Amino acid sequence: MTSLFDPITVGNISLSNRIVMAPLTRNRAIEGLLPGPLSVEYYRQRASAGLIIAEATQISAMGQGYIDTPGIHTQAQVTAWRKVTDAVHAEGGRMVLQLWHVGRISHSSLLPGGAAPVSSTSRRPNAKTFTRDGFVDVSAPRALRDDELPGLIDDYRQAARHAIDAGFDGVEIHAANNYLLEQFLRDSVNDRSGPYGGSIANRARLLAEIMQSVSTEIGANRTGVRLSPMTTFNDTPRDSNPQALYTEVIEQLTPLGIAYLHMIEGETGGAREPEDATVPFDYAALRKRFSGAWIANNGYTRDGAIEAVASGKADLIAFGRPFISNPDLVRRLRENAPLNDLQADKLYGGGAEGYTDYPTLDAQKP
Ligand code: 8OZ
Repeated sequence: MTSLFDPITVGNISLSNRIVMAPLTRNRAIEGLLPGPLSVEYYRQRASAGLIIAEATQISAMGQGYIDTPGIHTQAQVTAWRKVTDAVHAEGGRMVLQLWHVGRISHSSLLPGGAAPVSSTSRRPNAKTFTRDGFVDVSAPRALRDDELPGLIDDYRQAARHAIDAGFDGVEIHAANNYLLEQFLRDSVNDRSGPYGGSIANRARLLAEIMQSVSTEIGANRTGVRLSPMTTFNDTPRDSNPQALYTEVIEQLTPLGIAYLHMIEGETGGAREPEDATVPFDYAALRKRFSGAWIANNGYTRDGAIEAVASGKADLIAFGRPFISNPDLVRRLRENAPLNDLQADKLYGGGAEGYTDYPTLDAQKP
């Protein structure tokens, strides 16, 4: 039986175990939207994860939606990320970068020249974001024209190249949680006509073209994707037929031979089987159609993770919040040791507190 603690090769990345650190927004980027010395230490402490997926990182200045999130579109950002990947590699870890564009989940005060956020639509969601002035309603977006999409695709390609230049082992395209790419996928948001709107195949097109472009640039065996078919995170309704939509997404991605698919099951950070869902989502049916590694995520316990890998339901399990409060989560899971409590008020922004000061088991021994 396969164990959560067994090694695995994902694409061309060899991992020492199947425990993944999920991407986690922490809003601690320093001047220039760079990961600073504290971030180097934070990721270094967590390098025993089989794979670290670094926090969502904007591909362009227009891709930012919250204060103090890092980017990967300037040379200074590439240089700063290199310090992070060097530290993780020195500890024997592996690390990919999550490439992010928030689309309409943004505020003009965060964007170049006070620009309007861009999306598949010009309709504003009810969502809020965090700016210098605290929690505010997101700004009304501008619908991207079709002739702007090649430039957007190229921003993803360039960001992927920058990630490799910064020493990452690969990239994960963030197509989850109702940010830009999911704003194209879902018919609850995408109200376009033309090649990127209407049919399921058209709505899936932008993601497929980005995955193709990134795969050509850095290799499909270093490229993954994150999806969240059932989440309503960011105040966004589900698609009218999630099963059909995400089946098509997988049909379009499978021929590319990408390294992995990272699936958020249910509501991001909430119920794995949302009670308001009229039809339960069949993740296993999707998995059967996908040839790469399958990472499952969202609220897994130690027992649930061990069982999911042993039964073959998933190849790897990603943990989010447990990795924030337990730098040595892999060891704690292996030894069935107790976990530290999460300081929930220290998640977003601030300094070392609630970031790099969670103790390891060794530090806790009397
Ligand atoms: C929490 C706060 C801000 C951003 C996501 C990148 O949900 C995020 C995020 C989460 O994917």
